[in-house]
Amino acid sequence: MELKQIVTGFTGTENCTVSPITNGLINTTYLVEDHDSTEKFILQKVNTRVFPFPEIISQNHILINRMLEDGDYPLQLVKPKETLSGNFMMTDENGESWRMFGFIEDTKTYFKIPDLKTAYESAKAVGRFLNTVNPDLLPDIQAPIPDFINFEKRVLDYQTSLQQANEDLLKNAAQEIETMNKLLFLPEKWIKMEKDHLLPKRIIHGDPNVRNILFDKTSRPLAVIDLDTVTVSTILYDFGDMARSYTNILDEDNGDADNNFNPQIYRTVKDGFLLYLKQKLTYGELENLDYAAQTVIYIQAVRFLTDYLNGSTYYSTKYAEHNLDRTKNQLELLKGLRKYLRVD
Ligand code: GN1
Repeated sequence: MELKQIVTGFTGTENCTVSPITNGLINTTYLVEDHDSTEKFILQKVNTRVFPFPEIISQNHILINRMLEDGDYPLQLVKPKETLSGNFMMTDENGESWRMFGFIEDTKTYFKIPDLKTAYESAKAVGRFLNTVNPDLLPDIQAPIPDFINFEKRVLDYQTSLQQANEDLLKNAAQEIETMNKLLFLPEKWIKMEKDHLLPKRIIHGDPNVRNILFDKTSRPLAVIDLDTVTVSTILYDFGDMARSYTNILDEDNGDADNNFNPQIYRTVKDGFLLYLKQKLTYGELENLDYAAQTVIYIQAVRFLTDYLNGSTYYSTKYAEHNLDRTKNQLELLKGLRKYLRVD
């Protein structure tokens, strides 16, 4: 089915322009300009290798939007658009799943945090989002990706990849494998804390990456987007992933990264994150923020390395060593954070 035919399923017209947007490693995204209504939309093909149950992400999105609408939440919402037959997902003849969202005008995104003010405002926005979607009684949010935040499984997958990878890949990654193995105690502590029920279950965003915030022209956050990974887990994951993506002053793809960790941004992210959440978090959560930042960076490095060793089938890559470069970049970031925290 052609792209325009997919659009017709949502808008009823083929009189539109469809152009690709590259902002993410998983789904395929397009901007649709509807010439009949002059409205704009975002069209997305869901990567069903990663999200095996696309209907779960639609249901979660609707539940979360309802909570945000009913709560004290000043940011804008991205609204899923129904197909002409009243569904939020459309399946084409190849079995691909498509969805459409309303477009928020006059926005920009960043691949990297440009300055401390933006870091603070963004972390505050994510904190406010998390505070609003975590009332005392949690709604029925289902896991969109099985085992997404299961660190035990991440480590096992990594160990399996070590056993199955070909010699060349293992040789290329020898140094990174050595570092990773030395730091294995990081996820082990997390796994133990979860088993001991020390981390309260909360609704989390799951991918609070800087790429998932829309800003207005003056760099004020307008919306927290990409609710695909929303799930129930520990809020430490979101803090860790925010710290991971915000403090990196270089591209995640840069394998020659040297000193890519910015400590001032780290302190700022923590302040912004805690502004709305401090009262809600337990002592155990507050005490483990620094530890969580290290462990989430570690897990991201493990995910990139595992994918590299498996022949790069998960993350989209542009060249053979792309995932290895990403691994190096994350390990350098972790080194910087651990040096700053004086734990290395
Ligand atoms: C992916 O979809 P995107 O590019 O925002 C990944 C995240 C990683 C991130 C690393 C569903 O996020 O978990 O942290 O890449 N999303 C999924 O850049 O795996």
